[in-house]
Amino acid sequence: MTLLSRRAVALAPLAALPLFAIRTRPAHAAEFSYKFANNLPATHPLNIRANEAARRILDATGGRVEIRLFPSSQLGSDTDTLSQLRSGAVELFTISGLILSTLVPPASINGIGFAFKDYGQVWPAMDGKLGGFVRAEIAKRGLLAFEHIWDNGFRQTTTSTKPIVSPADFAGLKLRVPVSPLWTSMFKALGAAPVSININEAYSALQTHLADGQENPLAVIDTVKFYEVQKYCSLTSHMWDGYWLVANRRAFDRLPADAQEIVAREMNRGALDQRQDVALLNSTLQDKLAKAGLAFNSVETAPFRDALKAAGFYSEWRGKYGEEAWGILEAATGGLG
Ligand code: X2X
Repeated sequence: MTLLSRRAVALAPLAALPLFAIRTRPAHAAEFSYKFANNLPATHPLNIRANEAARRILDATGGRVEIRLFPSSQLGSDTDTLSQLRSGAVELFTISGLILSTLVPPASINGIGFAFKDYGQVWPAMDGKLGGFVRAEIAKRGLLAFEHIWDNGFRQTTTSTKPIVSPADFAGLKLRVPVSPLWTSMFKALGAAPVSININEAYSALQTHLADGQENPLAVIDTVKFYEVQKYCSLTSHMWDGYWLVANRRAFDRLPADAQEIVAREMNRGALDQRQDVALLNSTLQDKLAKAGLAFNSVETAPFRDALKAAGFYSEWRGKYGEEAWGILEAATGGLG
């Protein structure tokens, strides 16, 4: 036998196999398998509803599109994950508009201190003109933001030292804030000493007193277990924060049109479901957290707003966002000083 014919014999059984049998991917594997990263524990409604949406997407696409959730900053801090999203290493990511503002500056606008009074103002604005404005800005930087923003919530302040009752209580407080210029600016204007730390390191920062306080919605205070390392919870409701679900544009464009539609539809539905869960939690968690040891106090917010005004906070940020954006915000919230 010549070398050639021996090789032909060796290859013959392979050649006889039907084509699908020599594919490297197992027959059940999805055609598109995308990673969805976020910074919240698996127990938070964002992950519960995103998981449900992922299951619906797998079903509705006949198994072609699989979305795998990576909760609790498993793929890295928010700052790292944003780079991975841009490079395409991660395809989907829910990120606070305020943190996204490190790439898309106008995306922090909903976080202006004491702008939104309640959800009755938040959702029409974020599903309407203000959200539309921010999504267009996100698109300019090459990312795709889905239509409905997911809820994080109105943020409350916890400390291990003393309750926050008046603005003077912030004086010198080492307050953990997420990594975003708006957060730092706002708490400096209130006299605190903000320390920028991603959420995946916030618990240990409080435990070791690198920071003595932090601020987050009750659903995060609960699921991240901040009550284990904090004593007081002051209901400052100082800003509303939400998570844009953003996709790497190239990854989204690779999906066939019908799959794109299914992903958008189911994720948007997930956001609407999740908003209801978070609203319910934020209005009912106080009892549970009090039993877990947090001492709650309510706060009169007008003096905080006045302190921000006196420090020039509103005029500074109005200048940064520009008149168009500021006008859209004030049309939704009323005048801001
Ligand atoms: O980092 C935080 O505090 C969090 C979880 O609320 C955000 O993602 C902004």
